[in-house]
Amino acid sequence: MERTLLMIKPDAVEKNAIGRIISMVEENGFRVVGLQSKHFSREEAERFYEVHRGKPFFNSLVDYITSGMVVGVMLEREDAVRKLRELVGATDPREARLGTIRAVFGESIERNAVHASDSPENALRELSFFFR
Ligand code: 3AN
Repeated sequence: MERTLLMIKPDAVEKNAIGRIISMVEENGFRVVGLQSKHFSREEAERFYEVHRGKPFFNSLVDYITSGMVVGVMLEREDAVRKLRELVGATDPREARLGTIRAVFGESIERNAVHASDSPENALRELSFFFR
């Protein structure tokens, strides 16, 4: 069984969508095996998104992700990383397939409701920000 991280971002927390997002993943065959809210420091946010360091949107992304509470959801199912990326949808909510989490809850390419790990290696790295 594979594990991955779903992170519910500040825009989705602000619009009271935590429960509805967790319902969507549970209804799609994932089991919630860990749940942890947190508020990222700047230093943690910069490490979490370090692959994007130097990109034009990096500072804005760090500002946004440190602007409020986020929720880390550890999820388990077979092929969890790939299946969750499918359910989350494209980075830009306008391009996200109908019925995906970002199509339902995303507001913009930055305020796009959730993050999902993009490989099993990154899932382990990203889960460590929320779970010991
Ligand atoms: P995904 O979250 O779909 O894997 P990444 O890893 O390319 O997308 O980007 C990480 C985060 O950086 C996105 N969720 C989004 O918030 C932000 N981001 C990516 N590309 C842009 C962009 N062109 N403009 C603003 N923010 C962006």
